Amino acid sequence: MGAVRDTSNLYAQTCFQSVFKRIIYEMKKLIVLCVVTGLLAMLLAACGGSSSVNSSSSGNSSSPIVHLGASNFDQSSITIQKGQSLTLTDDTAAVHILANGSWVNGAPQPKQEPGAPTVNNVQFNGNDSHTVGPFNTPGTYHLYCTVHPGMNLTVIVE
Ligand SMILES: [Cu+2]
Repeated sequence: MGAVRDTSNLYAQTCFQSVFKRIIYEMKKLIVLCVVTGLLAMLLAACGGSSSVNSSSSGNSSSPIVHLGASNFDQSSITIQKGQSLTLTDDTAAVHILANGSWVNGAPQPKQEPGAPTVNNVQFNGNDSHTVGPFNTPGTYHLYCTVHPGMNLTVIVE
């Protein structure tokens, strides 16, 4: 009787130990999973950060850039090649809204020349960039900022 009781006791102990081991094993798996997930998240965040930097820099490198000041373009005109796009970079906190057309004698004159890419109220919220184009047809085109009187840009496409 005593021997039987001992055996069952031992069996219960072993069973308990194996369950305990199992729990620890599962916990280890969970911890590993957490660490891997965390690492993946960090990796993804790092990739996302660098890829967004890459996309903006690679997008800019192929197209000429015109900078926008607080209430004007840094240059009044730019000459680009047929097929190129134009990247516009707002270097200040100022809001700009660009469209086809120009300011003439203090009055906005919306006008999209034939062959001009549509620039339909492209809004800059400050320290951001937008690319317009491509300009596929040689000619002279006009862009203006609807917010700032006199803020004109002439785009000459060769
Ligand atoms: Cu503006």
